[in-house]
Amino acid sequence: MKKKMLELLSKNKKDMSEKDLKEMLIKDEKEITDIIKDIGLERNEYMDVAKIKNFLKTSYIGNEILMFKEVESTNTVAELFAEFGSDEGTVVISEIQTKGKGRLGRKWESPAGGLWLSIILKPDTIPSKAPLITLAAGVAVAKTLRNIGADAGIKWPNDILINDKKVSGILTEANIKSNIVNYVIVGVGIDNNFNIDILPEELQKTSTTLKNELKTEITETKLISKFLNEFEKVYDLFKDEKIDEILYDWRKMSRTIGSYVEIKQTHGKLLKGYAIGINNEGTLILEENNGNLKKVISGECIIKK
Ligand code: BT5
Repeated sequence: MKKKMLELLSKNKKDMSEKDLKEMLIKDEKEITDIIKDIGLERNEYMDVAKIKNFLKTSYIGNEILMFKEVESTNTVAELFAEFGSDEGTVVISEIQTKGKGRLGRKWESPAGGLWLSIILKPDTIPSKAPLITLAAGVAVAKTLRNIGADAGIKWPNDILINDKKVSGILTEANIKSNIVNYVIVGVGIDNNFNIDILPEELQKTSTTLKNELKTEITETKLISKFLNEFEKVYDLFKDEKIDEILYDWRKMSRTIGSYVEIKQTHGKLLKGYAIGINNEGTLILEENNGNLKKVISGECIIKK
């Protein structure tokens, strides 16, 4: 898709090399509109962007909000804009995603009524610290949901739960070259205003929506602005290297720490034990049945008790 976009752009700007094009910054609304048209997307302000901006207390997150009716994945669209120099804090939102992405190639169901958004970030950080942005985003989602009255908790590494059911997931994708983080896309999905029975049957028991939990409909404009306000605060902590403050909130809202868990690792190994904490890199510390302490960097966590 990126190649196609470069080709489309070079048709209009024949005298520019690919390198020039890559370095070209998206400067104005017209340029963004042209690019959106070129890649065959249809912008659609299905929510009132002005209203969202009215409620924003941020200084850079959400300065630019690109809204679509339908995209494959807001992370993919955000990546395209990041490649073309969109500023840090640009937010991509879509009413529906046709190929919503979870981690490790898993699918994320994204019907209308959910909140599907991605934020472009350009942190001045080293690759090993990028996973902390996922934890920061989790803190921002959980705080937002608690502020609107939901008893939200965080399951390591990136699930937000209400009553032990998943209501939100986070997918962080970093673009790293030669050990430099060029940009990071934080994708957040929140199951908001839809009935759970429209999800595939196997997800209906393990997932929930805000509508279902709060017995009321939360307007999307309110949810987005509250989330973006929280997100900027916690991301600023990350940028100021105040990781302890992020981890303090994460640990306070964690549903994993103190539980007996099973961790399914990507290579198929199953680890079992008590989750006794996370360290300052976001790594889970597991006390195995034989008393050994094990650091777990990634995996699928199942809370047993
Ligand atoms: C995640 O992956 O939880 C990350 C989800 C990130 C979604 C956002 S939406 C905006 C942005 N654009 C994207 O394309 N993605 C991001 P993971 O931990 O791998 O969980 C995926 C699993 O959650 C699936 O295998 C299902 O079991 C379950 N699942 C799928 N859709 C769900 C939904 N809408 N609500 C709750 N659970 C779901």
